[in-house]
Amino acid sequence: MIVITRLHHPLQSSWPQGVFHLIPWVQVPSVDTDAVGRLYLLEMYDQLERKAAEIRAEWEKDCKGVNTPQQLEELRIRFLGRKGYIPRLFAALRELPPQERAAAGRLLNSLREEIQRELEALKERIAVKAEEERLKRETHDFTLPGTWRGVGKLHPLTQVRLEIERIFMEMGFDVASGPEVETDYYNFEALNIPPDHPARDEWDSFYIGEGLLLRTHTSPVQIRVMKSQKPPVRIICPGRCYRRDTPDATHFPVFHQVELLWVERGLTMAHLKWIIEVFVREFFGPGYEMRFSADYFPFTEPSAQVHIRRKGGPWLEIMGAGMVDPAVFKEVGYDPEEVTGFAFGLGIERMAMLKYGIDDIRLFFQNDIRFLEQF
Ligand code: FA5
Repeated sequence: MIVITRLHHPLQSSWPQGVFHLIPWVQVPSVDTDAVGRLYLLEMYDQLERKAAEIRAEWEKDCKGVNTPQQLEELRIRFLGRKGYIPRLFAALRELPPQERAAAGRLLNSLREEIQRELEALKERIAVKAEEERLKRETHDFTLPGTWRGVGKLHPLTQVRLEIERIFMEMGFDVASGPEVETDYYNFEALNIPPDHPARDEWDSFYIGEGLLLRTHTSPVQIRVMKSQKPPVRIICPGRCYRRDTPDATHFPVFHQVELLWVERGLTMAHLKWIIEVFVREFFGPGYEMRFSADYFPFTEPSAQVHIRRKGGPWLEIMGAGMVDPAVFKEVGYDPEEVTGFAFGLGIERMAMLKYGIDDIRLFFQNDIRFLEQF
């Protein structure tokens, strides 16, 4: 007697009910005959075909309800994932003897390819739908006026400083800088202004400690540069300066200067006048008048004051200038018999006031956007 026992397959428990009552493991007793064996194989092949048809039916039913990429992924995992229906069917192929596997394999391969193709098509359809919905939500009216966003600008004093730097850099000057908190030595003594010199009254200073002050001009940078390099020197030095000046239309306790220093063999006052003239013409354009008058600075000899005005307007002092005093050259270790040089220090605020026709220096520091946005 032949006893056929249906055993429960270990994978069967996790399969959906009604979809796949797995091909059973069949214990064939040792007395099995060929006829029984063929019957058994036929039954297995039939079952495989039935399962393939059931999976196909379930696929067709379920893929209709798929609308999102997540649902699609769940479906893919259920059918094609490592433990999905199709790979499990393939695993069951191992139960068939080699000569029967080819036909069963073809059956499963075509099922798998079909499902894969349909998955791709579904993916494409979902992406197109998502794009259409996104476009539907994005209802822009391009004919509406745009939202205005204010664009920041450089402060007029910065614009003027950059313009001054450009002009002198094009003439071959380097831009140097120095500290705003200076020592008494660099701010005064090295510039030939000893402690009891009356010229110190000109620069009423903010002292912040023993021998330390907020620099009253950019001239200390001359000393720092000359002490650090041999002639020739051709530099400009823009920077902030501080004086205990009472604010009025042309003075402010914080203001900006640009220092220029040129040291070389054979420089004269004529070179100084020439370079200032070229600069003023380049910066202001035509229509400005310039005037030199004698002045006194302990670190230049001779010294001059430069005023300019629009034709017919009031004169405004824009800079102090002069030939570098031999005492300063000695202090920095230059030989005054070998080299000569000149320097000037101009006020950036005054230049801006003249250029833009501003009559009160205090406007630059009030941060009033209505004023600042005009430049
Ligand atoms: C000096 O400061 C010298 N160091 C300039 C100099 C350099 C002379 C090199 C010779 C050689 P004075 O104190 O004149 O100079 O200032 C120069 C310029 O700074 C003035 O012409 C003016 O434009 C500007 N300035 C001075 N004080 C103020 C202030 N309180 N507010 C705004 N601008 C000022």
